[in-house]
Amino acid sequence: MIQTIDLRGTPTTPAALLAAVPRALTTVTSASDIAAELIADVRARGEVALLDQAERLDHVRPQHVRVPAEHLVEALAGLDPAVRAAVEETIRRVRLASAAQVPPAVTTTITAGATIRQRWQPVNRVGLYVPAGKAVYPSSVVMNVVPAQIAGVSSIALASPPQSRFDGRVHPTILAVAALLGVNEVYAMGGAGAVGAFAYGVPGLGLDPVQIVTGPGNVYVAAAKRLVRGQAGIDSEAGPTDILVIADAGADPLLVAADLVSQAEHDELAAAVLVTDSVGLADAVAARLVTLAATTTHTERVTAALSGRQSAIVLVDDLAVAAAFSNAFGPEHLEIQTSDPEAVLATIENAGAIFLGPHSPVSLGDYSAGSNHVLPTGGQSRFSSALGAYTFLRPQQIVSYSREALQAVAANIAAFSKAEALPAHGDAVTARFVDDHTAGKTS
Ligand code: HSO
Ligand code: ZN
Repeated sequence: MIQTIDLRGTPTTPAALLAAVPRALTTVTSASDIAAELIADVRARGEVALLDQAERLDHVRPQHVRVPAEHLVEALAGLDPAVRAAVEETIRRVRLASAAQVPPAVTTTITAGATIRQRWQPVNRVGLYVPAGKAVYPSSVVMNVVPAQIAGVSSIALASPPQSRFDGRVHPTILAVAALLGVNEVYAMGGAGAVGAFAYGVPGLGLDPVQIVTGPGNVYVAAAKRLVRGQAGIDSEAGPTDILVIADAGADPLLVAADLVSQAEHDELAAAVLVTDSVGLADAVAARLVTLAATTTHTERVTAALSGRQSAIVLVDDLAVAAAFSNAFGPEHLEIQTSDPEAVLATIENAGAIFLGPHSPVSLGDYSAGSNHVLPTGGQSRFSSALGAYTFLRPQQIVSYSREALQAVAANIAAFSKAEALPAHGDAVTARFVDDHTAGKTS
């Protein structure tokens, strides 16, 4: 079912490695026109547009776009106690790990009397989009909200499509987790229109514009996030998930296969890749995948993902080439199941999150490790990172010079201002050193 690609003995470049397992194509650009219309509609007609869009796209007209507080309370009361306990423990762990993502303010003394301070300032307000299509992910609510709270974002709003099976309400588990996190500004709105509502605000609803929109969604949501960029910041664009496992002869084929299937379960377009220097492991994993895919709950989805061109077992000469392959691929999730995972880790450059050894599977990270599961997909880990507290923080530099420290660089400023033909720049400094510069000051 899964293809095996034998790269042993072949000279390799990063481009050649990558071409061996191309990711599935997504069509965000073609969704752009529709997304733009939906956003424009929300800007023009506000709440009525959101209600009409819900009726058309979610097949239900919600009674309230702004979820009443008592619905949150009810949903929390109805939450399965085992799920509640799991969510609470994850909140605790993600809080712990996210706290390490808030850099301390640092003051650098350039010369005596001259300092540059750098502090990390949270944005004021964020909007989190929670999809509710093929799957409902309360875990993602935790992964988006906790880092924003740890960063010090004071205002957090959440949007999720109204559900016809719940009478036009937001999915109860999502409401319950929002309530557990203390997020009470929740809207029953979905798709591109919801992203537009966050970015531009909906005055009639009392929905103020947000500074950053986060959260995954379908291609229309992704297109909408691209369109509002500039008006608001966005997190990285979420595409189909992927997992890459680097394993050697000592790895357990059943565990490797189980982890590949666990991410294939998300999406027909998910990529599941094993890179190994062991023919024995490659064969054993291929055999395990056949049995697991046949018996797993989402057998069709898993089989489609594993059979796609984006998934493969790749045979390489050694673990150095395996790491080179992984670096070219830029996995969202990288598992290292080798005899010395730390040694492989030292050669890894690009990955959204890295899972070491046989007891750190990706699904631990998805739910309960304490790390964040909002990770760069589609090779974006080559230039971006997981969502974290830093997503909501901006470094600000604060400049403070004494008179003497300014005087020491006054001539340099004059020289620059002359070179750039901007004499008023130099004059602004010179004015401070003219004896009678306070003449004419009235106070
Ligand atoms: N593996 C997904 C996250 C997730 N898994 C949510 C289960 N629920 C993308 O990293
Ligand atoms: Zn997952």
